[in-house]
Amino acid sequence: MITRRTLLRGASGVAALSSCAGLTPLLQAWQTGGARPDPRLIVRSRTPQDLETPVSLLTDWITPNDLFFVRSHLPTATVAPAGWTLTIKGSVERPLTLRLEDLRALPQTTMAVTLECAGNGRAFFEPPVAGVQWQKGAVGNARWTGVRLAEVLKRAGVRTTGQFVLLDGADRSVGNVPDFLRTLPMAKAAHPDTLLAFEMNGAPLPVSHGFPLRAIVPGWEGAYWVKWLTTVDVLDAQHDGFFVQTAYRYPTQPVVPGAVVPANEMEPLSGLTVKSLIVTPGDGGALPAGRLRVAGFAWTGDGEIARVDVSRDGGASWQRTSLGRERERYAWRSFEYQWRGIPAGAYTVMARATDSRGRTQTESPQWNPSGYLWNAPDRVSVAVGIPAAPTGTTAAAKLELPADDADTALVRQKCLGCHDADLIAQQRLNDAGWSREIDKMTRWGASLADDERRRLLGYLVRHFAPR
Ligand SMILES: Nc1nc2c(c(=O)[nH]1)N[C@H]1C(S)=C(S)[C@@H](COP(=O)(O)O)O[C@H]1N2
Ligand SMILES: [Mo]
Repeated sequence: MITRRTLLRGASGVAALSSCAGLTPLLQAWQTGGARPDPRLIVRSRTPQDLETPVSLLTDWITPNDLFFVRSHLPTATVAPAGWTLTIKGSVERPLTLRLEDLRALPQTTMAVTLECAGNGRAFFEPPVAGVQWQKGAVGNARWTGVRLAEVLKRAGVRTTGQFVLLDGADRSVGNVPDFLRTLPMAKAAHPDTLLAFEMNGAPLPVSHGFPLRAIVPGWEGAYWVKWLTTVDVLDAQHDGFFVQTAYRYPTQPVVPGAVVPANEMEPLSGLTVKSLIVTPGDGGALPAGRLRVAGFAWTGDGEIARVDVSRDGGASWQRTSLGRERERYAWRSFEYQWRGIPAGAYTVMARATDSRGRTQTESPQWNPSGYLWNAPDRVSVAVGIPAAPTGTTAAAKLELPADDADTALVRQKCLGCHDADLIAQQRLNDAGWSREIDKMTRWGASLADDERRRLLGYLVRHFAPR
């Protein structure tokens, strides 16, 4: 029988072998835990599993579990509930080991909270940046049920020296790829709204969303919401792992687009920014003459949505929308506006949210090396009373490696032991950008002779340079 461990060993070993054919289907069957993702989701990457929700499906205030975007850095962990426990350790008086039923016996809380990946909208940055090329749908809103992390920490008795809470999930890395470990500063960990959730919209957490337990960190970007939780480790000092020290960092000062920013000029991300999403009309749609109804959602990382304005003339004039009845502190708010009797024509519809802290959406969000926190006013094109015009958005290219290139075999051999080709083919980087990615992958276990590195870089720049 193939256990997860032997399969993982096989997976990491394969990067060094001459062929990985045959591994990929096996890796996929295992990583999805047998459950097929909803075919309506946009596949950004099969392994690790990165699925985006098409905007047209984000019609409801609550995003259904099947349609909720998925972002995972490593192969999905499939956890058997019987053997699973949560360990609370580190700078605590009483280390604890809790089973799911122990957690369920604690006082429970349910909250609707919007979850957004910090990289949502990364695809819109110019010049392009490395990473999963999310457009608009790495966001959703769900009702999460669980217990307060503060309650669990109180039972363990945090020592006065405890500064950070390290969260570790059951997902394990392939090769030398760093493990996904994240820390919360103590104030956020001990905040009464930070939860350990076992239910999503009234059902047990789906495997892709962290079964059996994940963190809910209201207002903060998705990477803090660790899935498949197994360990809560109270630390006296900040952790030194890649996903704490290097990833999820943002320049302390505005930088020139395309710049390489030194590590000491970056700081950790935490709160989300203010943002809106137009769901209706759909981009490139056509409507009968007369009316134009605009509706969607707006959210912010801190405070609440104060107003959402919409424009149908590309931002020259704005109308204030009415906000929806459903209103919870950390959940997105729906907005709606309707024009009547407008002339037939082509319109550029925009939405711009403002929060209670006075923050609003600006035309060019600050470029940053990892493409986080994109929040330009949302914009769609719509034809009213005339045939739909081509939107200029080209159909998504097929995310495959070109078959007619002599170096494709090398790329397969060196790269596809840890991830699928789609992860490469969606990115558009220049020579320096691809070079940095190759360096990272070399640190993470890809072994490349000088000449192989040269060929790999040439190949990536040849096929996947900025358009
Ligand atoms: N264990 C683990 N937790 C994780 C991740 C991961 O790769 N591993 N990805 C994080 C990121 S970057 C995001 S945006 C959210 C996405 O949650 P979802 O897949 O339920 O939408 O999960 C977070 N939790
Ligand atoms: Mo994320």
